[in-house]
Amino acid sequence: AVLGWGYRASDQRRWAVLHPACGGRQQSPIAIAARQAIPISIPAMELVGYQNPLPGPLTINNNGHSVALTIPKYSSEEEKKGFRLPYIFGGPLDNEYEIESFHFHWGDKNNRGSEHTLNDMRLPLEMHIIHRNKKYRSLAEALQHPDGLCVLAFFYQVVEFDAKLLTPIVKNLSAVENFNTSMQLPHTFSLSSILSGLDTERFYTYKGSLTTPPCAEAVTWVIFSDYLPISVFQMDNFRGLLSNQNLPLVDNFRQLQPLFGRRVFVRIT
Ligand code: B30
Ligand code: ZN
Repeated sequence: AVLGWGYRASDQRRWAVLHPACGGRQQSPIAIAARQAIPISIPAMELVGYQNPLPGPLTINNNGHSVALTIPKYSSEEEKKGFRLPYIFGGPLDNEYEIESFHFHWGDKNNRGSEHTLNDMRLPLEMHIIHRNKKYRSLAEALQHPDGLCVLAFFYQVVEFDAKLLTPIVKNLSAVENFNTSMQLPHTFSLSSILSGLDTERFYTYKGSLTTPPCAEAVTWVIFSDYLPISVFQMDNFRGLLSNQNLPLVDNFRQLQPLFGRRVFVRIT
């Protein structure tokens, strides 16, 4: 949008003026409560190609409201050689969804930062891995369909010991301190390496939206209940980034949205 948008409560209340979907009835994030989720027997999520190195060069971008990594598409030459982007299926999904990008939401303090809450808790960091339904050819097209995207959400917990999973990303954050800056990462890595040790068997799922403008109601959310570890030192690297108003880029999470009768499911393990 012309004037952009911000995360202050007074700014968030105005998102729907320029982006009407932000005022809809299937918005994200929401409060997730184990006791209120409906247990269902559904398949595990299958994360295909997550163990392969992501195609390079990976670009890291401070867009003023988050730090995002975009995944380059393989060329037709590379596709002929059999290279494929990571994709997912299973869980609540009826189709295959291919990775697009991933980014983070975090707080100024360790007691906040995540967009979804889990049993009334806010975690200090939440990672979103965005996948596009393969039946749609672009992100823009996918955003126009209720089954357009699947976002995998991962919570982080601050630990005392050295947590190194996010090192390939965190050690480059200082290079994109200012908003509207990007750089190519010197080394690619696999998604499995940043998810190492995570139990993917147990997750919540519900139908929602992008948590930022344009707030398209196109997202099947899959939210893992297991936590990934991050150190205080690594959290401080996120907090050193600058926003589109040249202020510390922190607390980039949206307020909780009403359920309006939607159901939240939890997978039976
Ligand atoms: S989220 O996972 O629900 N937080 C988008 C994707 C996922 C989420 C939020 C937004 C998205 O695709 N937004 C439209 C594209 N963006 C570019 C971008 O990725 O950075 C355009 C924009 O908003 O102006 Cu920010
Ligand atoms: Zn997000």
